Amino acid sequence: MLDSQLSELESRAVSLIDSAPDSDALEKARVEFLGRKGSLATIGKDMGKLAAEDRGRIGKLLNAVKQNLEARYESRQAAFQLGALNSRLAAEWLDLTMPAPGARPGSLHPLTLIQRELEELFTSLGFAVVDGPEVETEWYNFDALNIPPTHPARDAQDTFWLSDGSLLRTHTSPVQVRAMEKFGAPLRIIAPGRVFRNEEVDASHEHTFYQLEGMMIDRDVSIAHMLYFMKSLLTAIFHREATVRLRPGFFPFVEPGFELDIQCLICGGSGCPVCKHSGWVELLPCGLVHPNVLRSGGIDPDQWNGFAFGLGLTRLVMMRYAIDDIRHLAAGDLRFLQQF
Ligand code: FA5
Repeated sequence: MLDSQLSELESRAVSLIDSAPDSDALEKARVEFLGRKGSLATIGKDMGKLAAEDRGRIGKLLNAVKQNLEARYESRQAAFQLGALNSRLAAEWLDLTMPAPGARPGSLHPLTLIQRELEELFTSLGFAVVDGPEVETEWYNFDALNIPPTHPARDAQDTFWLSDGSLLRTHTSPVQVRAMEKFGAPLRIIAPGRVFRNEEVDASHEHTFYQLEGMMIDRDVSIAHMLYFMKSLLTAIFHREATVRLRPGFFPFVEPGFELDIQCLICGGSGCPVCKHSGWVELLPCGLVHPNVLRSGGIDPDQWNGFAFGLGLTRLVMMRYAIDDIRHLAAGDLRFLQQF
């Protein structure tokens, strides 16, 4: 009786295990027949009720059925695992021999490019490139440049004062005095650098921008010398004659003083936010060095004279690359920077 029950159970289990469509169905069949509360376990528990002469035979039969089902279950389970692994490998296939996507090399900032071009030009003309501190004393930024405390020119450059009485330099002109003290006369220097003004920001004004100071001291330096160097500067940058105008300009540290403006290259002179709709951009103030400034630097104005200029380097970069808003330069937008 139990023999036929067992063999019927075996053939039902074999067909369920062998035809299980997926590992869930296979697991269900395992629980039903081989599980702790499954059919085979139930029969095993009832073995004690059998007559002693049947017990050995049925026990053997039960073991054989169990071994058969377990072997079939394991081989099906292994097949499902292999299938799952194969489909995962197919989906996550990686070709390690493929070249990596190209890494984009960085590029120099347009300010650096123009600064380097100017340094190359001026060193070829016998000028040294010098540096000065961004945190300056009132003496170097104002007094030594013939701008006494009550002078209205101090108001023209809105200053960031520091709590210890020093300041963020408002222009690169203090380097004139530092260079005179250090090197004496004759002297040919340029001093590119960052300057700071407490100003409202717009398309052509930043609170932090770059200037490039130039100074030449020798015997009998004239305005013609100054114009020669400034023209060389503009030709080197624009590779053609840029339209400029020279007009009188007042700076306490030069006498006479001039403003050199460039016709706005963003709008071609017709007027835009960069030139404040005037058609001209202030670029290169300059003049012959005031005798008081020579004295501040320890140079005898009866023996020597010279010229100085304070190029608006950031503005020059804007004109050279037709950048229509100064704020692009410090915004850190890669789409802008990658164009240079
Ligand atoms: C000066 O700073 C003088 N030290 C220049 C000078 C040097 C004159 C030597 C004579 C002899 P000014 O304040 O005009 O001058 O500034 C010089 C240039 O810096 C301007 O022509 C302009 O091109 C640029 N500039 C001034 N303010 C800003 C600003 N907020 N943002 C960007 N560029 C500016």
